[in-house]
Amino acid sequence: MTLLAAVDLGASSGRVMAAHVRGDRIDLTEAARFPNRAVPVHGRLHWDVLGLWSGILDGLRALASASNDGAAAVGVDSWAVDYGLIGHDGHLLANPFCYRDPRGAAAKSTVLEQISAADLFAATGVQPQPFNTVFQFAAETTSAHRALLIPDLIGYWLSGVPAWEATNASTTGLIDQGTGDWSRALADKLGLDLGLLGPVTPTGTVLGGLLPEVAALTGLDVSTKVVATASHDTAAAVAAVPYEGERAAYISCGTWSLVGVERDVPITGVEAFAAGFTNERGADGSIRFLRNVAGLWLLNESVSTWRAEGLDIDLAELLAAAGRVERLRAVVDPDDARFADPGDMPERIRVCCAETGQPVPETPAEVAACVLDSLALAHRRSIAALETLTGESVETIHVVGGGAKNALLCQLTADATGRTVLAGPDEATALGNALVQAQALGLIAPGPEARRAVARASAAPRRFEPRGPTSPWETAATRLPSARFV
Ligand code: LRH
Repeated sequence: MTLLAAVDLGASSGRVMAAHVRGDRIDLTEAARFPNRAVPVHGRLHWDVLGLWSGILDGLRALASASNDGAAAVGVDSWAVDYGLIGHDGHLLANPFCYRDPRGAAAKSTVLEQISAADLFAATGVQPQPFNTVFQFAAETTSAHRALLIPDLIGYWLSGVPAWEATNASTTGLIDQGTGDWSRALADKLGLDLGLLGPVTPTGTVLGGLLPEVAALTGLDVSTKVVATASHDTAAAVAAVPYEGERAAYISCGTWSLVGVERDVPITGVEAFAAGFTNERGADGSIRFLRNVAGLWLLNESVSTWRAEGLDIDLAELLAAAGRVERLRAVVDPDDARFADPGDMPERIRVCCAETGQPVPETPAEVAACVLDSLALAHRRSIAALETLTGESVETIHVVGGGAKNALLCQLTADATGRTVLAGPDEATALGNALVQAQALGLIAPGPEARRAVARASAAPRRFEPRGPTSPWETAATRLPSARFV
């Protein structure tokens, strides 16, 4: 048995997972979990990255004290696109911005005066979204030495070695989709300083051992290797999809729902651009062709709003009650820009339903039912678009990540799409993180197949079959004519 530490940072919490590699399977246990949230301050939205760092140190300490031999390696993944700036003295210059900060949208408008969105998509394969690193860079005013994406920043603090891991680098909108390297042509056109970025680091690179300071703080040994795992959380989750056959799509479901397939080559035509798809890199250099659907964010923000109002919300009870609400009573487009910012989601949902002439959800159960029906409908739209754009039919859908624990959402996704849903692993991100580390250490054979065999052995998916015809979903979709593709 070999112990690995998988540090997995999400928009609402971070975890340090102990991954026990036992030959053909990996068992995960949670060493520590700590909250995360974007912090509003003086009109800006930041991440408390030092709070996350202390949570990671505490988690590694807990992991070390529970094991006899320490960990062989540690790898970090997180949400995409955001970064910390490092000064010439090697230290963090400021709190990283959260991708929901408004500066991205403003910079996007300015950038699009210099290059069209369609041309940006054609050059990078990445759907131009306000939060992409390219737009955040365009909004930067400080002069820094380095910019490190969040997992690379943590990897740097762990090992002292700066890296620009490939899966996460691919989300920036700064990579040339043909070469897989930073696009000098794009940076020159936009006047961006590529000097902030170093060479793209291949996924699975061993960066080095733990810094003595970190070893002393955590009780781990300096021989613990720091691995640049698939550091984009979605890439890590997709690396752990336990495909059973061909013609399968995945939905990596958490704060976002990332709906896509894996391919050998990107799709960068105008149809893919218009349908809101993006091309990101997978753990083996594959292409994750996917669409970002605003996922459980709407529900999480609703729950935060209710709790702030003093309501005692138990998530399991809320979902059970949402399951009893009449289906498709009211639906919204989760990708409507009005839902992107933190805030009173139930009120925004009510306004949206009223505007579209639908019954207004009043109780938490009705709001939750509306969100989950709407998400299932958005999953349906994305799967249909995937089939059209790839020319290949989808027979089964693997729902992985935290959303795989939400049985109601999995069932509704099966109902809305008319496809079998295989749910799990819900710890796909941490599992994928650990699988890539295990391959980097030679504990598992290289390549996607060996990894997926271990993923299959590690967690058996739960099956959801459609309960009826999809026609009510087709009809409900017509209530949202402004949804980008119906
Ligand atoms: C999911 C995710 C997604 C990105 C978004 C910013 O956590 O990494 O893949 O598009 O965050």
